[in-house]
Amino acid sequence: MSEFTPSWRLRQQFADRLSLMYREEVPAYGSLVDLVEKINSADDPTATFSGARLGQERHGAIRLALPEELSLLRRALGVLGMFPVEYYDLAAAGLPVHSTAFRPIESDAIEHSPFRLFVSLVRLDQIASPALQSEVERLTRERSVISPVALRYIERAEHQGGLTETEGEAFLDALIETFRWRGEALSTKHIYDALINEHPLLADIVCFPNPHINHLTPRVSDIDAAQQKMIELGLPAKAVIEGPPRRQCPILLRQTAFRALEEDVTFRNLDGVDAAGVHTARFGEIESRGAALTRAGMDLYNTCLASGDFDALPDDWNELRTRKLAWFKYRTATGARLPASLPESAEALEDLIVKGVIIPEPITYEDFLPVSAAGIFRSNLRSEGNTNTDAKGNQAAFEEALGCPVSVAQALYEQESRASLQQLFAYDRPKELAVHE
Ligand code: OOG
Ligand code: NI
Repeated sequence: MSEFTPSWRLRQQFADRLSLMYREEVPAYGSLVDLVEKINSADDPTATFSGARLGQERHGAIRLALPEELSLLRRALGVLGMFPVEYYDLAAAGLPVHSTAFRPIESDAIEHSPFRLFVSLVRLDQIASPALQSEVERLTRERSVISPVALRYIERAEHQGGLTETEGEAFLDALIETFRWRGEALSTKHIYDALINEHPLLADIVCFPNPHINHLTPRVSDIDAAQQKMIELGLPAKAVIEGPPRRQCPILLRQTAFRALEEDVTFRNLDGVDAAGVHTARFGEIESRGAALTRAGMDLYNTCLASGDFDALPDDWNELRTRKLAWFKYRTATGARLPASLPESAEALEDLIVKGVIIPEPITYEDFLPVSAAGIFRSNLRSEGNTNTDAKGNQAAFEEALGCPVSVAQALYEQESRASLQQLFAYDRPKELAVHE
């Protein structure tokens, strides 16, 4: 047995600590978690995707100011077994950030602890005014997002290949501080207002000393019921649920949030006297996850999203599978036996599925949706700002800051689907049996 704590356990402890901290910081988030737990426990756990992991499932989000911060975060989250998947271009939605999601990649690791972190990097090239640009440069020089103690543990983990239990605890103690809300701005009220006017996201990111968690998101089995309950409880819920409509066969990701709360802030004052003010950025969100779609499925989803008409997307597992619109993994039915010799064809697989010997199961979508993410960002901004909306994404610059390429989500789902088939047939499947090319 390894002397090191498994990274999934560190990730789970990290998620638990964040959740506790955020409950204390944003009491409305605590009400949201309670509400979600009630709905989840009333639901049939076998009827939902990976019901077993519902209770501990959540994601969070932070926003970073500097390219160096992104590579530091990559290293810190790497210790927790979280790796950057996908590039999300939010410029298309007029937001001056681009993003990735750090998450576990292997299906076992996801089952153990599915926590993800949506991480955005501000695009300072989107600030129109040179005076504001230099102000931002000055402000960000004061930042240091990973403490020296946390950095020492990151280096140690990279060097040793892991952390012992005691080291892991100490690392998390130090790391959690990166995400804590500090109501003390680095900027004056004047600069803060100027940045809010340019774009509220800029102010939230560069006026504060560290990337405070801006929301945490538990996973709920019935998001429509949860949305209704939020309204009943008087939480300022977003008007619409992002993502696909409610369906028999849930797909992708549906999300809703309660709007950001007003919080007290002390601004710097040039006379040396602190100025009191408020800031709104932190909110609570809930999500419900369904099946991952293939590239063809995503294309169809995006067409439906653009037209607002989802009828073209079949609401039937068998059709989603046979038309290669969603990703599936395969297992032998309980008590069933595979024939001793298997013809190597997709027809043979289909035949065994029809006979009930092999059971296809939809693979859960583990990623995010840029249009929905933009909707979540927007619902928590008081104004739209006036950054350049013609801007294009810049994945190369993002990956350079990150220090590595992001993984492609489609490749991960394909791998999971293939691996399940390989396990069933216990040898390398020929091409015909790879159900999604
Ligand atoms: C991130 C918004 C995106 C989601 O769930 O799509 C996101 C942010 O507000 O920083 O978390
Ligand atoms: Ni979110």
